[in-house]
Amino acid sequence: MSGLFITLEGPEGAGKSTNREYLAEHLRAQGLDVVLTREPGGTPLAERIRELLLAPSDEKMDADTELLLVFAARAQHLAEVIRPALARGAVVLCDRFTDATYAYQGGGRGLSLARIATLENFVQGDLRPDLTLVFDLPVEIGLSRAAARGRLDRFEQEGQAFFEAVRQAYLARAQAAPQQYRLIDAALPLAQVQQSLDALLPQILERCRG
Ligand code: T5A
Repeated sequence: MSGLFITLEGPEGAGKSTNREYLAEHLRAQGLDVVLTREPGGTPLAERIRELLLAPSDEKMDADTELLLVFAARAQHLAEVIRPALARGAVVLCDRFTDATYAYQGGGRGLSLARIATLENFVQGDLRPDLTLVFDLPVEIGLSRAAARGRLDRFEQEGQAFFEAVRQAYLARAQAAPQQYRLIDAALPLAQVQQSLDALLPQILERCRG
């Protein structure tokens, strides 16, 4: 048995967590085994690495340190949660995965995409998401939604140019592989975003059963 690996991606405040719950509810209603998880994090050890990554600090984190921490957390998450869930045939809905590394460490920090690909192959082998939903919206809307929640994490303290680069990196990846990615206009009111997800549900269910 092999499950289905779906990732939700996009810039800050795009609605990934909100819509992950929405999708899970609909897939569970069809009797599917659904695992909800997130990156960085998803296991106790990986959540501790997440804290290191997100906590603002006086010591500037080197971009390579950041990249290696992200993949260290991912290795743990794959071993403990994602691979076992897929092996038993579950649908894994993961809030961010390696596309976020290409977008934030590649686009945002300007690290070499080839270096990221090397780590991707090392940590994941040939495992890639079956489907990636990219929630796209103008940077200022996402940041204002994130800011409305209160204290900003280390990434959210970056400037507009960083997040523009993140957004463009996501769009470039979605355009390069349309069979894997679905672009969702996340600037629309929530009810309309969820209508776009409703339209995707039949294809998702078909893949689950295929
Ligand atoms: N990171 C992560 C890397 O740098 N490299 C990596 O490889 C990985 C995996 C993780 C950080 O780590 C970085 C990227 C990130 O900066 P995070 O908490 O997972 O941080 O990511 P955030 O984007 O910060 O998560 P958010 O919770 O801010 O965004 P979500 O999940 O996209 O948004 P959500 O659902 O929480 O919604 C935010 C607010 O907007 C409202 C919601 O009610 C909520 O209040 N909202 C809407 N409002 C109006 N209209 C809509 N359509 C709305 N949808 C949601």
